[in-house]
Amino acid sequence: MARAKQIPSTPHAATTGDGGELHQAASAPEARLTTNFGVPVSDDQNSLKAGRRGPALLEDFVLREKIQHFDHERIPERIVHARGSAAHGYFELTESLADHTRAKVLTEVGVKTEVFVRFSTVAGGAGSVDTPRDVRGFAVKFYTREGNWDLVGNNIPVFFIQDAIKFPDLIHAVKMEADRGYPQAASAHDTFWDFIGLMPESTHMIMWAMSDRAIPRSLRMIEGFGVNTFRLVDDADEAVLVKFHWRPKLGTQSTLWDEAVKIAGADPDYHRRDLFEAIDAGDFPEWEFGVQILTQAQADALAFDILDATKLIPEELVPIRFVGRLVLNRNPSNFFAETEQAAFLPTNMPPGIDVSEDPLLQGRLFSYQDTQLSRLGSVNFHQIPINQAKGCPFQNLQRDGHMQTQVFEGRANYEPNSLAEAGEDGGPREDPKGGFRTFPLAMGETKVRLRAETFADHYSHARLFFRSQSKIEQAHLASALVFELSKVTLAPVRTRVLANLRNVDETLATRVAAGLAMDLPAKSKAAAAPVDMDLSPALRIVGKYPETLKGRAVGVLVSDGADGAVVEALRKAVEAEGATVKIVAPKIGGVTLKDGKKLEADGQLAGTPSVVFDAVALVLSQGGCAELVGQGAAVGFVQDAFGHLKAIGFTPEARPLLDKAGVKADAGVVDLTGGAGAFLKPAKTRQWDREPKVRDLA
Ligand code: HDE
Repeated sequence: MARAKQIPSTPHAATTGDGGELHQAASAPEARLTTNFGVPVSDDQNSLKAGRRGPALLEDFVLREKIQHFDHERIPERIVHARGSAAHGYFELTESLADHTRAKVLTEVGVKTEVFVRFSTVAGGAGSVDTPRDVRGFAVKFYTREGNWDLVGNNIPVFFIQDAIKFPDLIHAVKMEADRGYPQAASAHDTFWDFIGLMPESTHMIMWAMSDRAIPRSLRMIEGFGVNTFRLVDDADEAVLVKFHWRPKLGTQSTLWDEAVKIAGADPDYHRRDLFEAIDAGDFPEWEFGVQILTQAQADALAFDILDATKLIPEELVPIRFVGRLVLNRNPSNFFAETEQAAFLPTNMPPGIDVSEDPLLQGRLFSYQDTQLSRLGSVNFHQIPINQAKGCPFQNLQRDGHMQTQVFEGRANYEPNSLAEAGEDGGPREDPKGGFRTFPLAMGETKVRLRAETFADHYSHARLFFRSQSKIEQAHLASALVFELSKVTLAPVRTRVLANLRNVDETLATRVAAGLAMDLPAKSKAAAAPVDMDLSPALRIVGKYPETLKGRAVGVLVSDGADGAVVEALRKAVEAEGATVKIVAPKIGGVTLKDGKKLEADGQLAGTPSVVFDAVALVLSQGGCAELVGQGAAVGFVQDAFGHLKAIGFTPEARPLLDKAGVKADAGVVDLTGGAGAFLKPAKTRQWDREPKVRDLA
C-alpha cells in the first residue's frame, strides 16, 4: 500500500491530500479562515490524526466544530407552504386611503416601503417541484415605519374551509398519505378527495384549485389575495371592512396541465429559476395593489357572509380601488438566511389595520406565531435580520431567551418604573395615541361552538365561478376534475364528489361523470339551496391577460448549417418586444452556421424541451433537419410546442420535422422566410383555437 505523504501544515501552504497546492493561503487577519470563535485555522483540508494513517483525535476542535455545525444546518420545514421562493422589493402607495385608515403605509403617497415577498406551493415538501396543481402562497412582509405588516395571502381569493379547527384535517388529507408516504405535492389521491367530498364548504375552492389558476406559468403572473376580510381603522376608531388584492402587470397566466407535468421533469425549479433570472436580468416583476372596501352596512346587505372565507366579493359588485404598486427588484443574497428563515405572521399589523371575526383568520392569528417556535426554535426569531422591523426601532422590556442577540443596557426591564427620576434610562413607554388600538367591536353574545347559518350556502359561489369562466377554462376545469378523480381508488369517494358537483352545475357534473365513465349519482342534499348570482367575467384568465412578449421566453432550435441571419433577425425582433431568446442545439457546444460562424447554445436539446418556452422557432438546414427527424427529443420538442398551443416559427428546411411531429397549419405556425414579423403576434399568447384539434377535453 502506498504510504501517505507528509502533509505540511503551515498557514502559507494549505494543501490537498496529495500535497498539491489548491488554495491561496491567507496571511492578512481579515482574510483568514477561523473557527466560529475567531481562532485562525491553519489547515482546512486534513483532520488531526494519531499518526499519518491513524484514527482522528477527539481533541480536534476544528473538525468537531465544523461537522457539528453542518449536522444542524437544516431546520424543520414549514408544515404547509414548505416550498417557496422569495425576493426583495418595495411597495409604493399611489393613492392615499387616509379617508379610511391611519396606517402610514396606506396614507403616505409616494413613500417607498421596503418589502420581502415569499411565494410558495402548499402541499409539497421543501424539495418538491414548482409546478404541481396547487394553491400558491403570496406572502408580503412590509417593513413599515410603524412596524412590520405581513399580508399573508394566496393566489386564490377563497379557501377550502370556514373554520380554523378544520385546518389540520385539510392538510393531513392533502399531504402524502400517512401509511405510504406518497403522493408528494399532489392532491390527486384518495384521502384528499375523501375529505373534500365530505366537506361541501370546500366546493368553491375546489373550482379554483381545478382551474388553470392552480398551474401558473410564472410566479410573476399570479394574482394575490388577502383572502380573509380585514378592517381599516381611522383616527376616530371608525372602521370599514376590506379585502386586499394584488394584480400582476404581466397578467394572470397559466400553463396547460400536460405542460405542467412535463415541466416538473424538465425543470423542477421552473418557477424559482424564472423569478430569480427575471430579477437578475433587471426585468422586475410588478403588481398593482388594490382594495375592496365596504362599510359594515354594505357588508350586511350582501347575500353572503363576508366573514366566510369560502366566499368572494365579485368586483362587479364592489369595484377594486387600485392604490399602490409592488416591485420586486432584488434577489435574496442567501436562500436560507432570508427565504427559509422568513417568518410571516398575520398578527403583524401596523396601527390602522385590524382583523375581522372570520373564524379562519382567528385561528391563523394563533398558528403562525406558534409554528415559528418549532421552526426557528426561539422566541427571539424576530431578531433574525429578515424578520426584524427595519422601518422603525423595536424596543420593549422583553428579555433574554434562547439565542438572544441583543445586549440590553441598564436596569429597566420592568414597567412602570421611576428610574428616569434617578437619572437612569427608564426604557420605552406605551403610546396611547399612536400605538395599535384594537377596533372597539361591540360584543356581548353567548359563547357557542357552532357555525353561523349565514355560512350554510356551499354552492352558489362555486356555481358563480364555474359559470363565469370562458368555455376553454370550463373545459380545463372539468378535465382537471376527471384527472384527479381518476386517481381516486375508492369509488364511493368519486360518487360523493359527483353528487356534490350536481349542486354546482348539472353540465359540469355530467361532463365529469362522462370523463370517468360513471353514472351520475343523485344530487347530494345541500345545507342551503344554491342560487344563481350575476356572472363575474372578471374571474376569467383567458382573454384577460395582455397579449405581449414581455416576460416570455422564446426557444430557437438550430442545427449545423442553419442561417445565422434568420436567428439574429428573430432575436432582435423578439428581444425588442421584451422577451428573452434561448438557443437550443443538439449539443451544448453549439452549431456551425451556414457562413461558418459558430453559434453558442444556451441549452442542449435533450435537456431543454419546448415546455420551458412560451414560443419556439426552428431554424434548421436541410441536413440538420434530416438528422433531427430521427431524434425523439427533436420530434417531442415540436410536438409539445404544437400540443401546448404555442407559436412555432420555422424556416422551410424544417418542414420534414413539422410533418413528423404532426403539426398542422394554423395562424400560430409561421414561415420565417418573410422575416420575424409574422411570428411576433402568435408568440404573444396561446393558440386557443388549436386546442380542440390536439386534445380531447371533458
Ligand atoms: Fe397559512 N399557515 N394557515 N394560510 N399560510 C402557514 O405558517 C394556517 C391560510 C399562508 O411564505 C404556516 O410560517 C392555518 C389561508 C401562506 O412563510 C402555519 C390556517 C391563507 C403561508 C399556517 C391557514 C394562508 C402560510 C406554516 C387556517 C391565505 C406561507 C409556516 C386557519 C390567506 C408563508 C408558517 C411563508 C403558512 C397556518 C390558512 C396563507 C402553520 C391554521 C386562508 C402564504 O402557521
